[in-house]
Amino acid sequence: MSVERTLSIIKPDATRRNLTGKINAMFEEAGLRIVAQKRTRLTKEQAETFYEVHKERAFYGELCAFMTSGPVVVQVLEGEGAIAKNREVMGATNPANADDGTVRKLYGESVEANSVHGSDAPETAAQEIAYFFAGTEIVG
Ligand code: RTP
Ligand code: MG
Repeated sequence: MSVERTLSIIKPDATRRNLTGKINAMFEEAGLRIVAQKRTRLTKEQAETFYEVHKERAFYGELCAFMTSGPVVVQVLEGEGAIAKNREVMGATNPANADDGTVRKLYGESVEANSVHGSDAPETAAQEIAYFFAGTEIVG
């Protein structure tokens, strides 16, 4: 397993409940290092572009509206096998199906308001990181 980077987003349902620190602690305890991080509010255009792969899905419009409904914390996580490790810490997309001890089990409100995003593969991780961060903003 090699050192990877993945793009993580703490979603508006979690920032609204002031959970950024608790979620970051879960990442760090799992051995992931936060090597870039910013709090921002996504524009409609940013959300639509970021989730373009889902544009034919019924939930696309609502998802983009949700992701622009409040602040998000966009971050780059680094570590051994970071992409899979982050998805383990996140848990299943639907909090009802997520394992005990995962972010989504602990904090997810619904399949949409599920507290966190994480890249799903090396190619998407690279694209998603480049979408939000300049190379100079990532300090490993
Ligand atoms: P993510 O991309 O956010 O890390 O989550 P994921 O891979 O587990 O889920 P994905 O299938 O990529 O879906 C992206 C996000 O869309 C919302 N969603 N809503 N209403 C629905 O049925 C539904 N399904 C997915 C969730 O916010 C999900 O994280
Ligand atoms: Mg996904």
